[in-house]
Amino acid sequence: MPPSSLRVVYAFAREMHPKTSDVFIQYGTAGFRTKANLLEHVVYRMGLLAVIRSRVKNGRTIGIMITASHNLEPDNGVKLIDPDGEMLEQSWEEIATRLANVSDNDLESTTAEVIKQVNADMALKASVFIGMDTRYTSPRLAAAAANGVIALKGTPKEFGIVTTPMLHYCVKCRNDNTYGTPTEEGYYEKIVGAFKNIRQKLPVYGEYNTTLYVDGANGVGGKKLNIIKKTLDGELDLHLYNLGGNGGKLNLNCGADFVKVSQKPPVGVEHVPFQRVASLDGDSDRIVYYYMDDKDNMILLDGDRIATLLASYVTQLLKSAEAADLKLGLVQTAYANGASTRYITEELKVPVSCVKTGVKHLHHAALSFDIGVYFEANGHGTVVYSDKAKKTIGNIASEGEPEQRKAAQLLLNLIDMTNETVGDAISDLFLVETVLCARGINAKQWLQSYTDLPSRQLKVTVQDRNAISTTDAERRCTSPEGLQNRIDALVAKYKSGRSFVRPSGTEDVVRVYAEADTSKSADKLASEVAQAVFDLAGGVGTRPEL
Ligand code: G16
Repeated sequence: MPPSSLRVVYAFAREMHPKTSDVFIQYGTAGFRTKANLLEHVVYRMGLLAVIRSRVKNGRTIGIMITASHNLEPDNGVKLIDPDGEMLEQSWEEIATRLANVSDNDLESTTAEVIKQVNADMALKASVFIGMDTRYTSPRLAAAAANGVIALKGTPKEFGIVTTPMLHYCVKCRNDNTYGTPTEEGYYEKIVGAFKNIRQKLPVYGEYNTTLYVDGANGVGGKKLNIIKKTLDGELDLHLYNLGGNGGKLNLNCGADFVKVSQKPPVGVEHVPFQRVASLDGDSDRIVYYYMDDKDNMILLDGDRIATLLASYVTQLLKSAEAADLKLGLVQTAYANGASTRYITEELKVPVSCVKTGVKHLHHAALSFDIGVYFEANGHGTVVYSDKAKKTIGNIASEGEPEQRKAAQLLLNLIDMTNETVGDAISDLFLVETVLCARGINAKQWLQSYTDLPSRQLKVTVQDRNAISTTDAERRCTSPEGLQNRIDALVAKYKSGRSFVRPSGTEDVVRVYAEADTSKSADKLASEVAQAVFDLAGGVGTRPEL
């Protein structure tokens, strides 16, 4: 592409997607997120960037997902997906931020600079897959992304409304046809097909029953499960709630984030004592489970529980398959409940690493194991299997002794059922149901592996959340001065106390996490730390109450 044709980059921007706001925007935990009306120019520019990225990757397909995932309806967002279905390489986040913030007048020259900086061959073909969630602002933003792709002579392919993990999966398949077919139908075939396959080998027994209630967060995941439900032949009896009808608003008082953070059941779901419920988030990349007991208390089974359930089952199968040389490890963040980490290291005897929030960090760390299980406590996670693991398991499945073969074949089905590209609520749901069925256990028995320390999460609004800097996988803060000392002093007052603060990368807030031996103590510690943040980091609005 000759440099003169970059003129269209400016023309499209000025005529169709002008930058109308001077608010600085940053590529955060999962891309750009803010009020939808501030995003059109940003998404257009991400269309440009996706084309450049595709060319740097020799024409391999890049993904653009329009979603603000767990955020409420007025927000929206955009994130880029790399050729292997992973999040955009981190070194490009700074480039994305630069491109998003320049004026329209400087867009043409900045685009040229970026092309030069990353050494993109603009003569190559470029392919970009675009997907969106159910927000009413998403179609307009998806069109802006497509225009960005067209402006640099790339080829956009629109997938319409899909879950975020489906788009990650399609990008991966487009670039690696051994992984599956890059369509929504291909996704169902792979994930649901593997589930059906494995259920033929694992008859229902014990306390497990096939009824599962699902809170769809009024987002895209529930709608897709409604399609899947029609193809299930009794393997799972799905009762779907919060599918977006009856005035239900996306993620409002429902969905995985609401359930995890507020520790309350979602509205809109029928509750039967001890009936397990899976709660998805708005774009279906997170899942948590819960049930109500006979005293109407909600019992949460969060991402830590899912991680331990999957890790223990895979470990058990590896043992039966006698695949001793395959090393399994688990990756968590500072939000992981202390009791889960203790259970993993002391009981499961599985190595654990702790990294910064954001699946991109967890995914990366998980790749260092032969089999890496990674989950954030908020229910965002998956399992990744190395080529060595797949090969070893494949060999045992065809050449091992009968018992070894049986275990290895189950492992092969689990691998197929897993969306290895990113955390995926639908894939995770089928994985959890498989393990519960294989073990013949109900949700109450699942809970018995360890007892969570009571915890509390709060949000504090400050003038500039970047005033908070952290270190040690976000477990300690280095600025503002004095804040960590205050937190240390507060934590020391509580038995089993632990607390940390960090700036959110998806909302304009500082997040506070606290845990302690009782709920009262965890609540009090969280409030005290929130006050410290408010006082030392420039809190705005009302000071948090104790
Ligand atoms: C995104 C990220 C997650 C992260 C969450 C909250 O989730 O993908 O890894 O845990 O945001 O991030 P933060 O605390 O920085 O706001 P989602 O489901 O919103 O895409």
